[in-house]
Amino acid sequence: TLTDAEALRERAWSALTAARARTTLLTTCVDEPDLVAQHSPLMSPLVWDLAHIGNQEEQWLLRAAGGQDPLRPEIDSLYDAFEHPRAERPKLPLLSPVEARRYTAEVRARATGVLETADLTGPRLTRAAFAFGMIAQHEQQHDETMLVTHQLRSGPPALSAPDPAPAPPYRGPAEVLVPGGEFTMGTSTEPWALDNERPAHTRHVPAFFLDTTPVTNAAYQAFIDDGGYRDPRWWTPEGWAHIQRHAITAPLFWHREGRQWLRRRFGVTEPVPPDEPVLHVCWYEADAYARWAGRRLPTEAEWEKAARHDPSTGRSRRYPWGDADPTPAHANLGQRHLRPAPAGSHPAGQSPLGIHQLIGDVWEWTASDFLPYPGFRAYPYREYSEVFFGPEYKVLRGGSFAVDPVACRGTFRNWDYPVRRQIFCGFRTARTAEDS
Ligand code: AVJ
Ligand code: FE
Repeated sequence: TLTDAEALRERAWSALTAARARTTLLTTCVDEPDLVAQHSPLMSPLVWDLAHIGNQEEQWLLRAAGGQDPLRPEIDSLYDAFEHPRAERPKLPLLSPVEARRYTAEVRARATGVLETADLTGPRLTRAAFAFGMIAQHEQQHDETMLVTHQLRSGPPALSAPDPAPAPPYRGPAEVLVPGGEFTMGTSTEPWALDNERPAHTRHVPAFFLDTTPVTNAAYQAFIDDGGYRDPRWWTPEGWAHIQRHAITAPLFWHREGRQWLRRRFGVTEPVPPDEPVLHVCWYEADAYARWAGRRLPTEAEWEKAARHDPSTGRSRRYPWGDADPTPAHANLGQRHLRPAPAGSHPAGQSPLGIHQLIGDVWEWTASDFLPYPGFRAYPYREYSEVFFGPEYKVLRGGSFAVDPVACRGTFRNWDYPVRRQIFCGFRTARTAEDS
């Protein structure tokens, strides 16, 4: 109907505009040499992300949705993430910062035209609605990636944001029982859910206990102080080999001065805040901590059941607090702050069982490999999810302070290698209930 088309135009326009404001901030707060430099072999130069954002928008909104001829077909391969691994990207003949800005702005002007004039009726509405949502999410995902690059960059601070409100020490229970039984995992109705979140399907999840907050720096420091990094009992063989080979003894960006742990955060060094969720640990470290604590990482299905299942109705909801879009009271999202909020923050965002901070703050490692749901269909391209399915990648859930709400929901799935820790990742732990 006309109103559906109008609603889509509004929603898509505001999601695209919000993403571009974020992209602009992240690519204007440093000077040109910093945009073209590679701050870590793990990351692209910021100017690559900028033009890649424009190039994906050109492919999906101008060419696919708008039926337009290519604007700059000759640059497609430069910005194809599969053709060039990140480490090689600085050597490519990339668009300069000025050219990249001009290109992305030109694409956006035309995409706005497509949104205003496209025939958004029938099946076209559904397809176009998805394309605009996918591209807004894509830009916000790269905005998170660019924030990771900023965190890896050395030199004086370029970004700042107010800290989250201080929270009183969390005094609730450390864990809660999630009763066993079936729940609906994934979605077939959320319009901007990506292919890997689909379709909705039933899962039986036996009873388990889950931490009510993410694991804090203080708790993680107890693992370090107890010699956790020197005791192979806590580690998988791969994890143990990895920390030996790379001499890993603490989370990334931490260092010790005397008895004090310090961490570098966006160019500023500060004492490690005890009540904050731990950040920048790889899957192997999260898994080892959990074993040391006599626990384990939750599976992806356990995480999603804790985040979405409403025990009073049996229904799966969009978020732990219900179906309403996130507000700042619910969750720390969207780079409003450049750090996670203390454990126990955002009581308005807790789940019906009293589990805090499932959405926002830190991406949470799960025990699960990244696999398709039963009935999965790649859409709109195999390279979004399908080519990554398999045991090499572990799933992360819940989103971090750096993720925009448009790319974060109870069904959203992120994935990465178990060695990665430059991303904004932490975890919480679980244990199986004896009588499950
Ligand atoms: C879902 C975060 C793993 O950054 O590789 C960006 C998102 N896909 N461009 C990634 C993505 C294509 C993806 N992750
Ligand atoms: Fe991309």
